[in-house]
Amino acid sequence: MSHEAAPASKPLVANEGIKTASRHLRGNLKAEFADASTATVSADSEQLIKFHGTYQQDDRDQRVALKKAGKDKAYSFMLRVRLPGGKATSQQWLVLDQLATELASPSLRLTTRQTFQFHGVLKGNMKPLIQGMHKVLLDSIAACGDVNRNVMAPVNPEQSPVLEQVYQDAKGWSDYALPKTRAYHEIWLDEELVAGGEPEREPMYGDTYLPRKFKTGFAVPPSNDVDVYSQDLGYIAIIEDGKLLGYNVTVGGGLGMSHGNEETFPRLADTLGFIARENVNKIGHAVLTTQRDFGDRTNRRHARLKYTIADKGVEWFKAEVEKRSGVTFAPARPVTFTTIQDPHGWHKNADGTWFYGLHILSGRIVDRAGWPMKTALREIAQMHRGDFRLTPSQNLTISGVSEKEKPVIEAILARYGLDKENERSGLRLNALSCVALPTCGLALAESERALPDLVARFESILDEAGLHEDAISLRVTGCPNGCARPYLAEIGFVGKAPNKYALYLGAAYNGTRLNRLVSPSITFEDAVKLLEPVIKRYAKERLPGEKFGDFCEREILPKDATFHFVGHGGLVPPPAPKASAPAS
Ligand code: SRM
Ligand code: SF4
Repeated sequence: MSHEAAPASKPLVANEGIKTASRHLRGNLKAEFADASTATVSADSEQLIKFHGTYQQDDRDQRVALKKAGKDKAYSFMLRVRLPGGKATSQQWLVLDQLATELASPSLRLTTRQTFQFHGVLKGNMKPLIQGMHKVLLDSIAACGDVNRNVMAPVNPEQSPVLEQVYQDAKGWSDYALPKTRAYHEIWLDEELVAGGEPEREPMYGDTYLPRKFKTGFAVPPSNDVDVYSQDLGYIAIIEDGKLLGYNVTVGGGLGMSHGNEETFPRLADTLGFIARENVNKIGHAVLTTQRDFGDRTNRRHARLKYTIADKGVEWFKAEVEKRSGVTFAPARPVTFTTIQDPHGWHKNADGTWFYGLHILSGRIVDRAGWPMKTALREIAQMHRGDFRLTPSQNLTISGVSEKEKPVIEAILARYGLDKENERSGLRLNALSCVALPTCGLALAESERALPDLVARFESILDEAGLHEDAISLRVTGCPNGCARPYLAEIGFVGKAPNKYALYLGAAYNGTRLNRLVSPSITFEDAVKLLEPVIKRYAKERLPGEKFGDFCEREILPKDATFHFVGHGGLVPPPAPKASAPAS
C-alpha cells in the first residue's frame, strides 16, 4: 500500500513507528496492564492505548503538592465508550453507572461526540471495567486513536422513520470502519491469541492506520446538532416528501489549532456533492483511504484531512474519491440549517411514544449536594423500557417513553428537581465546555469547572437586556484543540493560560460560519464587561430574527479586522500601522 504523503526528505513521526511495530495495536499492552508494580504504562503504550479508547492522565490538582512531597503524580486513566449515534439501553446505563461507582471517579461524563467517558480509572481497574462493559455489549474500540471515531447522528429516531434510517446508516458506517484487529479482544477480554494460519489483515486501514484521528457526522436538516461542517466526513440527509433520498457529502472539517501557529487552523468542510443512500460506505471508504494514503505522516499538527484538502485542493480530492469509489457525485442538493439546539422537555414521536430532552451542563453526571443527577437518572433507568440517547451538546434524551411510563418519569424528574433544568436561560441551554482541568493533560485553563460561574455572569446581563429566552451559543475550552467546538460558537472562549482566554465572536448559530478572534487574551471578568454593551446593543438594534453571532458579524466585526480590547469601552480595531518613512 502506498502512503505517498511522506516526502522523502521528511522523517515519519514517532507514532508511525509505534503503530507499525504494534502488530495491529497489540504492542506490549497485555503485559503492561498486568504489571501491578507501576501505575502507568510505557511511552509507546501511552500512544497505543488510545486506539483501545483510553488515555493515561494524572490529577493535575494534586501535581504541585505531590511534587513538593517528592511523590509521583496521581496517575489514572480516562476511558471513552464507542456509542454510534449516542444510543444506550437502560440496562447499559445501569451497568455504566455501577462501573463508574465501583471502578472509576465515580462520575459519568457525556461528551461532545455523544458518548460516555469514565475518569480516574486506576490501571488495575481497566480490565474489569472493559469486561463489565462487554457484558452489556459495549466497548471502547476506536473511541480514540488514528481511526474513524465515534460516529455522530441525530438523536430520537422514533421521531420519524427517516431519522431511524439515518441512524442505521451512521451505525452501518461505524461498523464498516471499525478496525478488524482482534487485539482488543485478546488484551481485555482474554480471547485466544490469533496464532498460525493467515496473518491478520486490516483491509481498509493497513498496518499503520490513519495519519491522525478521523471523525464522521450525519446531519438531518434543519438541525445541525452534530456540527456537520466540523467533521472530517459529513453526510447531510436529503429528504423529499418524507423520504430519505441520499446525502450531500462534506469533507475536510476540523477545529483543532495551536495558539500563535498560523499553519494550524479551524476549517469548515467543503461539500463534494450528492450521493444515493446505498453509497454511504463506498464513499466513506474512498474518503478514508485517500486520507490514509495522502495525509501527512511527518507532522501530527498537519495530519488531519482538512490539511490534505487545503494543500491539494478540493477538486483533486473529489476526483480521487470518485476514482476510488466508482461513484460520481451529483450536484449537491440545497440544504438549510436553522439550529444546533437539542429539543428540551417532552416531545411526541411519530410512533406514539414520547421523548424527554434533559439539559445537563457540560454533560457531567454526578451526585452533588442538593443536585443528585446520577441517582435520579439511575432511578429512571431502573424503570425505563426505552433507550437513552446522548446528544452532541452533552445533553441526554430519554427516548421511546410510553404513555404509562411518562408520569413516572415526570415524577422522578420533579422529585430530584431536574424538571427545572430545562427552564434555564437560552444561553445556558446552548452552553458547552470541554473537560479541561483536572484530568486533561493539555488544558491551559479551566473550562468545565469555570462554566457555571461564567454562564451566571452572562445571565444577569441577558436578563437585564430582556434576552433570557434567547438561544445564544457559548462554548468554552481549556486549550485551542477545540473539544467543545468553540470556533463555531457565537461567543467562544479558548483557554490560553490560567484565567486567560482568547475570545472569539460572530459564528453563525447554525454552525455554518466560524467565529473570529476578538481578543487574544482576556479574563472572563473583562470579557463580560466587554460584551455587556454589545449584548445590550443587540437587544435594541437587532434585525427581526437576527441571531447574536450574525449581529456581531454585521455590526461589531468589520471585515478583515482582528479586534483588540482596550479598557472597558468596547471593541476597537487595532490602530492602523504608521506609514513608514520613505527610504532615502
Ligand atoms: Fe478532544 C484531545 C476531550 C471532542 C479536538 N480531547 C482530547 C483529550 C483526549 C486530551 C489529550 O489528548 O490528552 C481530551 C480528554 C480530556 C478528558 O480529561 O476527558 C479530549 N474531546 C474531548 C471531549 C471529552 C470533550 C468534552 O468535553 O466532551 C470530547 C470527546 C469526544 C468523543 O466522545 O469522541 C472531545 N475533541 C473533540 C472535538 C469535537 C468533535 O469532535 O466534535 C474536537 C474538535 C474537532 C476536531 O477534531 O477537529 C476535539 N481533542 C481535539 C484535539 C485537536 C485535534 C486536532 O486536529 O488538532 C485534541 C488533541 C490532539 O488530538 O492532539 C484532543
Ligand atoms: Fe483538553 Fe483542550 Fe480538549 Fe479541553 S479543548 S478537553 S483542554 S484538549
